[in-house]
Amino acid sequence: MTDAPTPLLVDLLTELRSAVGDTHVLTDPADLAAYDTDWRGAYSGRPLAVVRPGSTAEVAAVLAATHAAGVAVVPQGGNTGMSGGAVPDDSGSQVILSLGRMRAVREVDAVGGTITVESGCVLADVQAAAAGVDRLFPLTLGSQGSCTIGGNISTNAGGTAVLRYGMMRSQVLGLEVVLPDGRVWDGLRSLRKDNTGYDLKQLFIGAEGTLGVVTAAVLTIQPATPSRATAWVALRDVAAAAELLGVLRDHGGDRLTTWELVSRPARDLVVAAGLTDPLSTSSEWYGLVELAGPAGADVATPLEAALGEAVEAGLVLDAAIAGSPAQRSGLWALRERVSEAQEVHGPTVKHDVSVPITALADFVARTGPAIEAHLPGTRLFVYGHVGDGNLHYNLSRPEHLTSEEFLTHAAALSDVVNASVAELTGSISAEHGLGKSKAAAAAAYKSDVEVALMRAVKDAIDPAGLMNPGAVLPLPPVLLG
Ligand code: FAD
Ligand code: 2HG
Ligand code: ZN
Repeated sequence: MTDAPTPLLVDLLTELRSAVGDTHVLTDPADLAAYDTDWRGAYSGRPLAVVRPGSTAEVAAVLAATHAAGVAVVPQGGNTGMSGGAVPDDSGSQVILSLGRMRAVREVDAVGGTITVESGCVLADVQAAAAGVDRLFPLTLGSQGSCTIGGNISTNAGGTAVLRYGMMRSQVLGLEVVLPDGRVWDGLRSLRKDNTGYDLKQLFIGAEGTLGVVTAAVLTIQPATPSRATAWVALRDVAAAAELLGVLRDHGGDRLTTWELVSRPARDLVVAAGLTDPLSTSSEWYGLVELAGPAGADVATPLEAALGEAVEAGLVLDAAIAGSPAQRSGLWALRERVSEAQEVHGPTVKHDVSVPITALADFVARTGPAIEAHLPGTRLFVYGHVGDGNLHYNLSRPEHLTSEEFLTHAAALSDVVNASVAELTGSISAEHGLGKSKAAAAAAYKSDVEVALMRAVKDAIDPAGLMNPGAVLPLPPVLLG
């Protein structure tokens, strides 16, 4: 049973309907279900309404109304986030602002190397629009068929091409943002050089909807790289993965685009799901490597030379190089399908950590035994963007525990992982963001000065605390009671 909205909230709903049209304000529980829970079913809440504006002016009208009513807003893109940032709390008083109708590609400029898009554009559509003018939009995520540019900007997404092109932050030249009170900041510039004061767009990149709503962006696009050389390798160990990065760089230079790690249990998951591992050599660690270049570029020779040297040095035990686009897709699937394949073991306690690349082997060596000592039988599924020092260190339940029993250990297990990360001067969220699930843990590991600076930024831009409360920064104690 749901509580009836107060008169103030009824008035707000009326205002929202007049701002975006009746059909774009959803309050029926059957309609809310598609928005109130994340894709894994790990986080859910109870919104007052889902509002679906169709333009920047409508977003501005929505925020002006929610601000005047003192109602909190949770921006939502594709709802593929990993940290529970896009779902509301269960108070029934927060509004989900979905960008799903704002999907226009406003302009593609092949000469200037930019694409201007609305924030509800799906990442794959932006990639396709760039490809349409023989250019590349390089951000590459397993969720690219449903995540949005606004979500990518707001989480500062990473993925499998960061090694060469950087994170989402590196792709952004300009932003349009609606501020918490409904004012619009038009920073939609395509300048590569602009030293006229604070670089305000950087504040909104990675802010996870806590400072405003991103409505549009100017992004850089790159020369297309149709020549690809891709290999799946069996590694000696994790230290070899880090060393191989140097060898790959020596031979591949800036054509090295992807260097990903997959542990044996993670590889077994996707093989159990029906994929084929072309290697018969057994190893505890595997990797996916790709070099890419313009049409006609020879990327195969440097890849073969690097792998030959790595085999000589004992870093690589065996390797399979894709001989066709179909084989390439097969190798990529061995890496990209791990995340969804892990769901068969029930709820996952996810960690998205980074440490200095030279500390990766140490991180793995110390954390596994610490988890086993804490909760024997916990299954580790470790994989990730090893070239960026970023591992997804995911845990599934021991066979003797139910999912519910396992989840009672989640916080303590995360403490074990996070302590290892802190000892190695790493980060507890390399690319997925903090959402509401990791905000408190991150604050605990940051210095007082760093947390105070973050709070000062939040208070300056969202003094009423209405934008995605509890994400990135934990709620002030006064609001917890
Ligand atoms: P949502 O989940 O809807 O929102 C994420 C956060 O951004 C929330 O806090 C939300 O409030 C805020 N937000 C969304 N839109 C806006 C906006 N317009 N203005 C202001 N705030 C906004 N992530 C990686 O970094 N690397 C990966 O390799 C990767 N692989 C993935 C693979 C799979 C199979 C899946 C399911 C997810 C993966 N992700 C990965 C996580 C996720 O796809 C990214 O975080 C993505 O950037 C989220 O985009 P979204 O549109 O779904 O955002
Ligand atoms: C990936 O790299 C994604 O596959 C998802 O970031 C990681 O599911 C995860 O934990
Ligand atoms: Zn990832």
